Amino acid sequence: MSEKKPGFFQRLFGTPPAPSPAPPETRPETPVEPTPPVPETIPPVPEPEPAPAPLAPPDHPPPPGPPETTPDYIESIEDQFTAPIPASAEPAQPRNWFARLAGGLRRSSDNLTNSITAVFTRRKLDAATLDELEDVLVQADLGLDTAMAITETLRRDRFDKDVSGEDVRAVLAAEVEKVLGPVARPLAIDAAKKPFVILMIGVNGSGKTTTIGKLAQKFAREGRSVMLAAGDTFRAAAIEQLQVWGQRTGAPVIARPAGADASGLAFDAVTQARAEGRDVLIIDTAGRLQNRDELMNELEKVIRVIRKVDPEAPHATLLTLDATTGQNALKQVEIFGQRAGVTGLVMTKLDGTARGGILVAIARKFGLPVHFIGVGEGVEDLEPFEAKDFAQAIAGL
Ligand SMILES: Nc1nc2c(ncn2[C@@H]2O[C@H](COP(=O)(O)OP(=O)(O)OP(=O)(O)O)[C@@H](O)[C@H]2O)c(=O)[nH]1
Ligand SMILES: [Mg+2]
Repeated sequence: MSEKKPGFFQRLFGTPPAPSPAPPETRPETPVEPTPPVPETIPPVPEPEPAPAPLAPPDHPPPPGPPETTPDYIESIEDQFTAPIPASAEPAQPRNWFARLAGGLRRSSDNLTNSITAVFTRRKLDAATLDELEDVLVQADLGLDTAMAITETLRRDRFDKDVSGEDVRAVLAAEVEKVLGPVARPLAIDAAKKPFVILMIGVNGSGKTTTIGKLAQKFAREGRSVMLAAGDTFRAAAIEQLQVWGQRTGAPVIARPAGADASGLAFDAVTQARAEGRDVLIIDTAGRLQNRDELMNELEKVIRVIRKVDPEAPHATLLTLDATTGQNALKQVEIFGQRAGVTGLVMTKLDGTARGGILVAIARKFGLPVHFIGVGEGVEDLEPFEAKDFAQAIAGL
């Protein structure tokens, strides 16, 4: 333990991660999502100390004593005693992206591949088996069209032949890749737009604010100057939550007091970002269920008001979808698309869900670009969406 490095979050931000509460069904009246504590300062990354001869076995904390209880020492070990860091957020040596994706999607792929294996324990492909397989694929949220495409391919090529689970998974991966290939499109930031305005929308708890933080980090690393707008003036602590991300990523945050008009805030933010010549402005919005008409009206108003400053803005309207939601995500894409003109999707929480297949159904039905996927709460747990990686991971290949 003496060589244990500070935790992932501590090294990045000096704060432990916030726990992940279940998404609320409606706008909460009271704060339900703990805001991560604001770091006083961002602590410097401690240099690994030359290890003196160990006094205790390395898997025990060193005994308390004057040399060890200096503030520096306490800081260097405190992550060992705080709440566990989410597994996906602790790549002390960052695993490669595919490993993280495959790890994140393990529940989705286990769900699918175990069911496939149960159907195909090396047997001849007959009509009953194909029906069973179709059920499995539909239950994995892939959608009826994709399920039928896969069973049709198998019927055509392999009927009455020996078929293993492995064979089926290969066909599954190929079909999933075929569907996802056209929608896996990077988010292109047009440098001619200053600022390039990104509006982040979605239902409560779908990951808007976290995704904004992750994107701010990504853009800042690319050398872009980023500004954030705390357009969720509704939920308690939402403004502070974005301000924490602003501190972590060095992006200034335009905010107004809680309860202020969200469209007025958006207007101010676009005006200020333009005056300062910012490259990117990302506007947070309050979570809203797509069937709450008055809240969708409010969102339309935000967009109208933004256009008073820049008729082409928002240049990207990103809908965050919580992968754990399952079929309801289809409705979210449909209604948010109609009301707010969604230009692209970000699917969050693909880690730890068995319902990742829904992305395939969404891609087939709407053909909207999928720009990023989130596989954890950490700032690095957002990656450009890659069809082949996703297909292989979900098929457990
Ligand atoms: N495991 C996991 N958790 C995530 C991911 N993205 C976001 N979260 C967590 O989901 C919870 C909600 O995220 P927020 O970013 O606050 O969601 P939001 O859409 O802004 O929520 P509201 O503002 O309340 O509508 C937080 O605890 C996040 O840490 C992800 O990709 N994986
Ligand atoms: Mg939020």
